[in-house]
Amino acid sequence: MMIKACIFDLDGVIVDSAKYHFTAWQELANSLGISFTKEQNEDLKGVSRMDSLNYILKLGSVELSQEEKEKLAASKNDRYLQYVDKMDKSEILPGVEEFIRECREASIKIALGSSSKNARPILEKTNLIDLFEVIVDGNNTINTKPDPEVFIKGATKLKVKAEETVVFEDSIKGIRAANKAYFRSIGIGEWHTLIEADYVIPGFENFKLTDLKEIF
Ligand code: B16
Ligand code: MG
Repeated sequence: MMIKACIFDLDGVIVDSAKYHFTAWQELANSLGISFTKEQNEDLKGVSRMDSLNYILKLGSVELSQEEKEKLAASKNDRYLQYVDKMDKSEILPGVEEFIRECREASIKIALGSSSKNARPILEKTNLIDLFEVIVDGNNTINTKPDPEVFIKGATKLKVKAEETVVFEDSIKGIRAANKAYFRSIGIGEWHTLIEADYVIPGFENFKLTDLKEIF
């Protein structure tokens, strides 16, 4: 199989921003008297901001008006952006930049497929933005993962077919999104959580293009 493109998720694949999302959501949950654990946070990976808030409110059986929800979502985002503001190249997960550069040298097309509305500032802060030919994020999509919209848009813009494109994802919902639209999927994390992926790697450390070609 000829791999023509790779689409990368952002949070948990390129940078470890998932921990900042968690901290910011946990602070918000606790301020409402709702307990929110790391295990529950797994369910929020790849999920949009408002859907994440609704999930947390449901945990505490808290009902709020749309206006109040908008306010809370904005305050969570302000908190998250305080972390983003301090980001630099040291936040890039081991090996991923080298892998993307190796793909580019081999003329494999590169896109970002993230649910986040903060994807561009993060790529700028970490100095990675120039590596991406196409960026599809929470600002260009209506439906979030597990809907495959974000990846379909990425592949369409890159002018490649799903079956010749590999999606790298750390969330179950993201893997489901990729599989649903017939992309090749590689999970970043642990087999037991990402069992639905075509293949799972712990991260990009020591992962080379030759390894990808062996998988597909
Ligand atoms: P924002 P990804 C997702 O990004 C995160 O995994 C998820 O936890 C977050 O709620 C979502 O982005 C929205 O992020 O509030 O920054 O718009 O993993 O799809 O890159
Ligand atoms: Mg992610």
